[in-house]
Formats: sequence, structure tokens, C-alpha cells
Amino acid sequence: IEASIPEGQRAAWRKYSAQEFKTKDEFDAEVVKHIETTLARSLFNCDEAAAYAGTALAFRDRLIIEWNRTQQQQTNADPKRVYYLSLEFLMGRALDNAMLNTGMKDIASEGLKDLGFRMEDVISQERDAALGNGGLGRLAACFLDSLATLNYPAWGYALRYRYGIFKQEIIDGYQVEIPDYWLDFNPWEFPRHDVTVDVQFYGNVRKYTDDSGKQISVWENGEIVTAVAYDAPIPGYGTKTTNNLRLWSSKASHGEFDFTKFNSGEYEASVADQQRAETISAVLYPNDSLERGKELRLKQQYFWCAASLFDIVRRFKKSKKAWKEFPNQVAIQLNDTHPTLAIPELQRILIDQEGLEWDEAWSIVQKTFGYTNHTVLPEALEKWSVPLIQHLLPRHLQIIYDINLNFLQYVERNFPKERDMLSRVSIIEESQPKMVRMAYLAVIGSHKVNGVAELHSDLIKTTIFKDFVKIYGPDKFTNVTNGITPRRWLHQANPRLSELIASKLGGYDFLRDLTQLHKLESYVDDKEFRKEFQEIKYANKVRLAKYIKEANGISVNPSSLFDIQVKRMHEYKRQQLNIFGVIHRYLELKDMSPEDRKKVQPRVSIFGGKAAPGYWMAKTVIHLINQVSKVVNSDKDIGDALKVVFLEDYNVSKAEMITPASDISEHISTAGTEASGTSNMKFVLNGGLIIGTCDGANIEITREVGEDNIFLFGNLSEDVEDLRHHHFYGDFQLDPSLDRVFKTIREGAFGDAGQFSALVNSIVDHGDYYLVSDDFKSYLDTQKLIDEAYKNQEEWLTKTITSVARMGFFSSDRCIDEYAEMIWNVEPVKVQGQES
Ligand code: NTF
Repeated sequence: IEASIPEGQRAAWRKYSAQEFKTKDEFDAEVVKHIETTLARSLFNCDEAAAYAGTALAFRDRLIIEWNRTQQQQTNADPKRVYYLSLEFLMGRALDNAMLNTGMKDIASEGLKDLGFRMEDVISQERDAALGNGGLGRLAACFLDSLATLNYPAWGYALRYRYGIFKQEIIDGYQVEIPDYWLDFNPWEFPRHDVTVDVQFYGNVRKYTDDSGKQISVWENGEIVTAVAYDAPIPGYGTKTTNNLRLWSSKASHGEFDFTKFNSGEYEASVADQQRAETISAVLYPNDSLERGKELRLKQQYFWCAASLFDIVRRFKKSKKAWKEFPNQVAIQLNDTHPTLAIPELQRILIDQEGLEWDEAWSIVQKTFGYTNHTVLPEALEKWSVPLIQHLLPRHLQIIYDINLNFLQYVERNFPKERDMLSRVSIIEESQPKMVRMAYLAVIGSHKVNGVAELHSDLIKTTIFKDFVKIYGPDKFTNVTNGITPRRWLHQANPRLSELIASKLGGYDFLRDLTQLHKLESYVDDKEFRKEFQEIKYANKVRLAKYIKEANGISVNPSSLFDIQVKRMHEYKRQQLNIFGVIHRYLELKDMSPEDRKKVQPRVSIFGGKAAPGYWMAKTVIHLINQVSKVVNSDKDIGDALKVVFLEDYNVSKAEMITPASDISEHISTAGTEASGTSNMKFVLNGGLIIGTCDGANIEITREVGEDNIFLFGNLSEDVEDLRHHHFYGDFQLDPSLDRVFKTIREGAFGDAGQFSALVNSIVDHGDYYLVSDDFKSYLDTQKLIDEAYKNQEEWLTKTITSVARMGFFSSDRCIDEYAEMIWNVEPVKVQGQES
């Protein structure tokens, strides 16, 4: 049924159509209305939380008006759309972003002042939307911001987890996980109870031959779970485009509970069904770069893929175009292998439901999907057991086998002499039990595969996907180096720096074209500019120092060199290398005379990051950092020369405060392990320098900023294999400084040594897989260079300003344009301000 208002009544409708607030007074009217009516509070009963809620609701209304307009105009234009499938979107807070992207923050600040509130206090009331683990989820969030800003017709699809990534508390030096129930009050989402999809699990496949002699497969007798859509508006910066992030929530298909069961006395069973269904979207898996093969995780993946594809296909079918047009209307990007089931799911829809022939359907599938790989770490590559898929998704397993059969026949025909290749490239690993290799399925079902930085994109072609390069040719594989949105990571996180830049570049255009930053190079020698730049860095350090005092009770001197490593805790990221370096520094300081100690460059070593709850080694490193912090900070000999801080519960909103405050940040993964890294880009853009290995995007950052403006150290990725080999044959010498650090730990200087023995032994006895010992000396030497370089503040300042000016390449806008051109073949659709 057409639900449109008839032409005759549209005039009245238009007259009362919702309007965005445009002035401070209109804003205040909206805020007060929401506080008094939506929230049922009054001016006698309005705290900062209520002021936040009122402000957020006023902005939500505004965004939804723009969202409606965008969707309507995009529907009319019917362009090719992009669908970004990501199990994680690490969005952080939405209010500040909404105010800045709509250009209404100043008006709102003034308005709030009239009502008796300060903007910072109101903003800080919001809790983070933390539906992600780390870099992969934050990248997806930056991409949404760029897609909207660049006016691409794009949707994100994910799950509406009731619990995001856990909150980290540090108790007695240990990480403790607290559930993150974030939906108590979430003004940014719109439940769409009318947009639902029934998703099937389990059951069986019945085959029969129809009248025309065609084989038909019917997947039936399964268990149905309903997906309900929740939409979050994504405003672009300085544009009317407001895109959509659609999150699926699971519920029992029969509503509240099963009435037949209820009426026959099985009340508990009926509620249990409901809870089982709701469990699917209950919680984000808290593992970063690690796969664990749990059935519930597979259920999440299929539930989300099936609901999203149904929605995408439903939208396509409205246009009544022929199926062969599907890839001209739809581009689906797979963010890592998590959504790979979308490939057999689309094939199933096309052949089982829409009646297409296999080959025609498969060609549509391949043209539709693109796959982004984010890691070469073996423990992160997804594999699902064949029996599990058989049980949960019997029809999909058949389709996967058929995809594999066709693929292997193709390989056999084209590479008849390479018999070994067949077992190597098969989607099915012949293990006990058999496993489905999701990355191979993703490669085979997509038309493009990309890595996320140059080195990483080269590595996937020579390691995990080597055979596939031979089979498909090199053009199927490409690189799109990651980027970050300058709106959140400069304008929002560092408003004073953004303003200073705008004052020199003639406005805020650089936020939409970050390459304009290069014009800052002509201010490198400008005294006034330098002074302001330096003052801003200092103010950001003061702000962080104040936070450290409040949160940790540690006093740090803002004039010290701030050395920061914040990211998920992982052995490959080598926080252990950093803390061992800190212990070495402490020992050196203890060796010195008090006079000599006064001459050293004071330093604050700051750490932050969560460990996956089951990752024991990563938790041990957190514990060691906290123990070292206790010992060093309370040592009277040391004073300001060295302070060690572990910041609890690192998340997006803390990153916004921490990132602008670094002098040096650490990106020190074993070469070849960090696919890209994105915080490296954020720190440099905010006027900090990097100590890093030749890994991931560090290499391209070096190319852009120049070798003089970055501190690189350590072995290269091409040497890693050999070095590991030497360790394996016991053919290596433990670095003597590291040996001394280990002795100190073993003597109990940082508490019970037994706690740290596995960590030390992983290096001393168990092959030092991450080559901590091999890189230790060059790490320490480079830290020495940094101490020296920092003493010359004028030169340091020149380096930081020059680096900021050269960071234009790392905007996520550049990435999105590359994806749009090389992979998606989509064009922007400009949304008009007035209703069309
Ligand atoms: C991460 N991958 C990489 O480890 C980071 O280097 C990279 O910056 C981000 O992706 C974004 O591309 C993963 O989290 C995963 F899951 F693939 F291991």
C-alpha cells in the first residue's frame, strides 16, 4: 500500500513540516521543551545530565530532519549505494560531533550559557558508544564520517549490542572488567519497530525437482529469530547529507513469549526462548585480533549478514530493475572476514529465492563485494568448523561447497601442473574437524581485495594470499592506506590547534581538504605562530596532567617529555618492550649521582589500553606497568626525572583528550605485524612525534613527514623470519641491558617475581616470537636520541609543525575517495537544503 499523503493534503503537511532550529533562541526553546516534556523535568529539577539529554534531543531532531531529507533525495536519485558491513563501529560520543558537523556548536554554547550550563560539562555527560574493540572499529567510524561529508549515498550495517566493550578498572594493579550497559539513555538511535527481518537458523534442506526439471533447494524447519532495525543518523561536516547507520537487535520471532507454551503451562520455557533470541545481539566479543570460534559469534555474524542483505535486496527490488543491474546499484564492503557469510547468503537469495541460475548469480555476487583485510596474524584469521556451519546453516554449507568445487575446478584447469595448490587454496581445510577458511571465501567471492597500508598490502600478496595472486592476477589486490577523520581527531579533539590553523589558512576549508595543511610550512619560521603552536601543546599537556592527578593521584610536570602508548594490549604491539625500556631508564637513573640526575630530560611514560579478558599475557603486561608505576613514582631519588602512569579504561573520548598531549607516541610493533595503525596518524596530526618501527602506516608517515621528523628503529619485516629462526636454534644472545632488566624483575623489585616469569620466559626461553630482545638496543638508543632532540625545543617545534603540515594524506576522506573510485564505482549525491 502506498502510504504517501495525497497531493491535495500536502500543502498543509508542508506548512507544518518540522524545521531545524537556526538561532540560539530557537535552540533554547527546543532544549527547554525536551527537558520539560520528553524528560518531564523542570527548572527546579535540572542537572547536567538533564541538560545533556535536552541538548542531545534538540540535535537529534535536527539531524533527523536532515536524515529524512537525505533519504528522500537519495531515493529519488536512485544512485549506486555503498553498504559498509562492519561488526564494529567504535563511535565514541555523538553530541560534540553533531554540533561541530552541523556548525551549530557556538550557538548551542551560548544557548546553554543562558540556561545556566557550561558546554564542557554537558558534553562530558555522554557515555561513549563503544561498539568496537580498537582500530578496526574506529576506522569504520571514521569512514562513516567521511562518507557523509563527501556526500556518498552510504549505509553502515552492524549489530545493536546491549553491552559494548567492557569498562576497564585497575584494582591492585590488575585489570578488572565491568560490563558496559550503555542503552539506559541513548538519544541517538531511532527504533524502527516496523523494519524487521526474520532470520532462520538450524533446520534442514529439502531438495526436489520442479516441473521444468530444475533442482530446487528449500531450507526449512529452522528456528526463526527476528531482527529489529535501530537507526543512528550520521551527519556529514558542512553538508546537508546525513547518512544512516543501521543496527540490528535480536528478539524472539513470536513477540514477548510463546503463547502456546505459556498457555500449556511452560511459562519458563517460553521466556527462555525469548532470552535465547535476545542473546544474539547481547554483547560485543571483546577480542582484538583474535578469533575463538564460538557458536554464538557465528550466530551473530549470520544474523547480521542475513538481516542486512534482506534489507539491501528489499531496497533494490523497489526500483524494479533487472537482477543484472544489482552490482550497478549496490556495492558491499566487507570489513574484515566477519561478514563473509554475506557472500553465500546473497548467492542463496539469488538462486533459491529469486530463481537465478548459479553462474548468473555468482557473477552478480562477485561484482557486488569488496573485501578489506586488516591482519596477517594467523591467530586472527577466521576459520569455522564444518560441523558447526552444517548444524547452524545447512544450506550455506552446501553453497560454500559448491563455490569451492567451481573454484577448484577453475584452478585445476588453469594450473594443471600444480596439484599441491588445490589443497592450499581450498576453502575447506582438511583438518580434524574440517574448517572453512573465511578469508579464502572472502577473496573468491569479491572483485577486489585490499590491505590497509602499503607494506601490509604487499605482505598479503606474498604470504596469506600468494596463491590467489597467481590464480586471479595481481589486479584483484590493491591498497588503500587507512586514514582518520580530521573533524573528530583535530577539530573536536584539539579545537585551539584547529582554530590556529584556520586563522592562517583563511578558514576551516582544510577540514574538508586536509592536503591544504601543506600551506602551514610557510609559517614554520613565523615567531607568533610558533609561540601559539607551542602554547597549545603545553595547554593540552596541562589538561592531561590535571586528569592524571584526578584519576591516578600522580603529580606530573607538564614540562616533562610526555611519552604515550595507548592502544589495545597485545604482545605484537609490544607494550612489554616499552615497559622494559622504562625499567632500564629507572635503573640508569638509580645509578646516577643526584647532580647527574638533575641533568636528564624528565619524562612521563603514559600507557593505556584494554586486554582481552582471556588474554593472560596481555594482562600480565598491564600488571607489570602498574607495579613499575608504584615503585618508580614513590622513589624519592627519582622525583620528576621519571613518572609512570597507566590510564584506566582507554576509550574514544579519552583518546580525544590524550592524543593532543603527546610529545612522543610509541608505535613499536614487530615489523610486519601491525597492518596499519591509525593512532600514529592522530598523534602526528596533533603535533606529536613518533618513535616507531618500520611497520604499517609508520612507513608512509615517514615518507610524508620526512625521515628527520620521525624516530624509527628496529629490524625490518624482511628480516623477521630469519631472526625467529635463530631464536629457534638457540643461536642468539640476550641483549645485556634487557638481561639486567629481567634480573631486577626476578629479584622482586616490582613485587612477586612469579607473576612475571611467563612474560620473561616468553623472551628468554620460548623463542622471543615478537623479537623484543633483537630490537631492545636500537629502541634504547633511539630513546636517547629523543631525549637529546627534545632538549632543543626550537628544533623540536620545527619538526612538529613541519609534520602537521605534511599529514594531509592521512585524511579518511582520501581513503573513501580511493575506495569509491577503485572498488565501489560510486558517485556523490549532493543533498539540497530545501525539500525537493
Ligand atoms: C586492525 N586489525 C589492525 O591491527 C590495525 O593495524 C589497523 O590499523 C586496523 O585494523 C584498521 O585497519 C584488526 O583489528 C583485526 F581484527 F583485523 F585483526
